[in-house]
Amino acid sequence: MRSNPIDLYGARTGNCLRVAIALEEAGLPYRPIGLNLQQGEQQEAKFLALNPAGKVPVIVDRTDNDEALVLTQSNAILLYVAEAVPGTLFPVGGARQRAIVYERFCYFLTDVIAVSHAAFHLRSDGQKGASPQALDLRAIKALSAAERFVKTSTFVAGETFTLADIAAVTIAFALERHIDWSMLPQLHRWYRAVMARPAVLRGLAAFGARQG
Ligand SMILES: N[C@@H](CCC(=O)N[C@@H](CS)C(=O)NCC(=O)O)C(=O)O
Repeated sequence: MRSNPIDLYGARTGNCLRVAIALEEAGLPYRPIGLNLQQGEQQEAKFLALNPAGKVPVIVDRTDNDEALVLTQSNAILLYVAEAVPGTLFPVGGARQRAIVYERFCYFLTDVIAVSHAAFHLRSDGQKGASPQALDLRAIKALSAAERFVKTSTFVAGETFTLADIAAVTIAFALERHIDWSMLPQLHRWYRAVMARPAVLRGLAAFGARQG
């Protein structure tokens, strides 16, 4: 039993927005607690007690009978939410359907999001030049290749909305202006439909990324 909302510490970043969208889609009550990363609030002692790495997102889940669960790592949190509310972020069905979701989820995490984050970090470290640009192009190319996932299905891993769509939509939102949508009619159809989901809009608005 959970009578308290989950505390979600976060900021307006893809890692945090994925978690907010997952909580919204799963219908779990939560309380977004925004941290100002530019002002270094993630390094304050109170927050470091929750996550010594000084990074968001972090959730604190106080279920009635157990000790509070403190979880860091956005994707571990997504899997936790998916398991906590069956039938919301995984397809109903067996291991085969679930395997496709894992495959696509990992595709967006490793081949698109991680590459885009690497470009972001190179830029923040002051490395302008070709390397961050090459990584950006690689991330955009990998995201564009997802056209094939939605050619014959409604969502990126089949006929139901899943974790894989959450991973895909946050990075598509971040790269929106750099994608040649005219070449990707099915991905564009998918993007518009996912961006119109009330839970996705509420999740994106949790830390002020978009008005809900
Ligand atoms: N692998 C971690 C990465 C967490 C992370 O890098 N968080 C960033 C925001 S997206 C952060 O807190 N940056 C502040 C800092 O490093 O000081 C996850 O997926 O949760």
